[in-house]
Amino acid sequence: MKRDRVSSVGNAQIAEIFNTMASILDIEGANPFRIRAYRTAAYTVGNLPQNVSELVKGNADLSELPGIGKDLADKIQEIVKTGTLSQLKKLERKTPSSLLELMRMPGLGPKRVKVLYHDLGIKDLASLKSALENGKIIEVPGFGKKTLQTLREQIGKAEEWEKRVKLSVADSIAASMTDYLSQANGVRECVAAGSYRRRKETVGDLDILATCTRHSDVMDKFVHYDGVARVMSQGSTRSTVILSTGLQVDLRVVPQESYGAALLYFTGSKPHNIVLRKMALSRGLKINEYGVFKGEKRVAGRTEEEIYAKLGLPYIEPELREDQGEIEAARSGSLPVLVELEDMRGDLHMHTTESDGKSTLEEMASAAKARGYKYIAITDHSQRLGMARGLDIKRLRKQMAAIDKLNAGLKGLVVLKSSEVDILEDGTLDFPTEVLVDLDIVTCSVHSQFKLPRERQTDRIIRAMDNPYFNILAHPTGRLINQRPSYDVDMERVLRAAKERGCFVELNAYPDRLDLNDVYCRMAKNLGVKVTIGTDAHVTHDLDVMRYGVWQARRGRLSAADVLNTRTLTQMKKLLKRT
Ligand code: DGT
Ligand code: CA
Ligand code: CA
Ligand code: ZN
Repeated sequence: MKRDRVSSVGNAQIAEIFNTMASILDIEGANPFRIRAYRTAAYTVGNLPQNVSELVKGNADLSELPGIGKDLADKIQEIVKTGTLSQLKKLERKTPSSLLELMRMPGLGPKRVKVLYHDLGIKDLASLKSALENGKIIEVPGFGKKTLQTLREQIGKAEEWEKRVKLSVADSIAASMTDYLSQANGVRECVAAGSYRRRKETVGDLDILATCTRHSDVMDKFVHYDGVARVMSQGSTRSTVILSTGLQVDLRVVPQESYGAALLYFTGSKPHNIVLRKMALSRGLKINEYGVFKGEKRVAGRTEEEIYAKLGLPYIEPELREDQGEIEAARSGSLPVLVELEDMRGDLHMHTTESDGKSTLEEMASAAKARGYKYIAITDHSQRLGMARGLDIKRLRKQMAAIDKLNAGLKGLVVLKSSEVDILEDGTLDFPTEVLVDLDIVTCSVHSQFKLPRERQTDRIIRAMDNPYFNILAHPTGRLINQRPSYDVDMERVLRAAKERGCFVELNAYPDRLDLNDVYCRMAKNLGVKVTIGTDAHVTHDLDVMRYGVWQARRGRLSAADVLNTRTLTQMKKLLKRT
């Protein structure tokens, strides 16, 4: 046991602890020499070629290292043996840990955090925000206009990003919690509603709904879930917990006869519900989370379908419930039949070990076949993307030969030759025509020059589409959810250009991307541009993120007919041909 411990503490971890010590001491206004000593030690350990844990194991004299005296050598021993430092724990008890979070914000270091804390009592994001709003900070020296601007921007982003988790994260938590809760005595229904059920890109909190013979059984189980960090409230019909990941989860237990009404209510969205409520009123009905009522009498509530029916509407899929015209469409019978995972016949975006993937060509092919696909396209990066081991012409040709050989022995799956070709700054493609002509599909994307002005970025992409071999624009806006905004581009102009040239746009299903968003999916559909849903898989199990892409496509109102890779290979090849 002890040996394991020893080998698990890395130099970086030790350096991190020393840096944290230094930062806290700095905020506390400790002796500058002491602070300096910790920073130096952090630097020394962090840049050491040998593993410090190994040195400790070999009884080496650590105080011989530059900048490490007897005291620090003892501390390193302690960290290596216990994984932590007791003195740091003590300091952390005195100094609010929220200060450390503040300190990590761009524009704020220990010096500034110290000033904010001692002079203005600012200790976390919330108090920093209100000080910025009421102008308190302006009176403090060392905070110029530019710093204040940076802080304002950072707070906006941090607030947004910290509060909402990506759909894929919510998805795995929802699955594990509903699974777990379903094991409680007498549970009949158990489902996650809210924005999660509407498949929003990010989820604020999870709203789980259950029906159960005895409420206390499922409530008890809920608060004892492994990942619970804090129980905020526990009642017989409603409880709220915070998970150690920071995500809040609400559980509501409802009577079976109200299940549909509660599901409808807690799925939302709120604006959708409000319209339904008004429609009910105009029919002399009342609708709430317990059912649809005529006077005192419940006339519906067991299922969502019967509630919509009472309002004279067909069932509306959760992904559409945003009050964005879906109720009018339902009324006039023009709701689209949404694409489903089962409609997908292939996946046109994936990488292999040849560029930055973790699975081989053969592994990707057999994993795709196991998922029931009829075709896939291998889209390793092109030569320009050296960082991702992009393929030069020679390596690409070699891969093409390998694909030919693989196809010869494959039954039921066709592997298409493709490449994720970089769109260079001037809109030319990273491979010449004589290479492009030998590919089955040419997928192109922007991986550089994200800061070009809107006009130039748009022109650049359209210029790339002018190349007669261009087929698919991958991850069209380049955004990363909760990390990086889209580059500035006129998507309507891009989509019109795609339509004119017979090109397609991708809905990249990778959970960090989900790019296109729902609005652009709808725009593509309205302009008659077909969308391909691609996983951008870098390892075999990434192929399963297809479901997130399909969910997003559904939010964008796409039917199977609007999606390129729901076609048979023959149909698809016909569509890909540019005239
Ligand atoms: P989130 O958690 O921010 O990602 O978004 P939601 O939609 O899950 O919102 P949440 O958790 O506040 O509430 C869950 C659902 O409960 C919401 O979609 C609709 C319903 N709901 C909440 N408050 C109200 C309300 O005041 N009126 C109505 N009609 N419905 C509400
Ligand atoms: Ca929610
Ligand atoms: Ca909620
Ligand atoms: Zn890719």
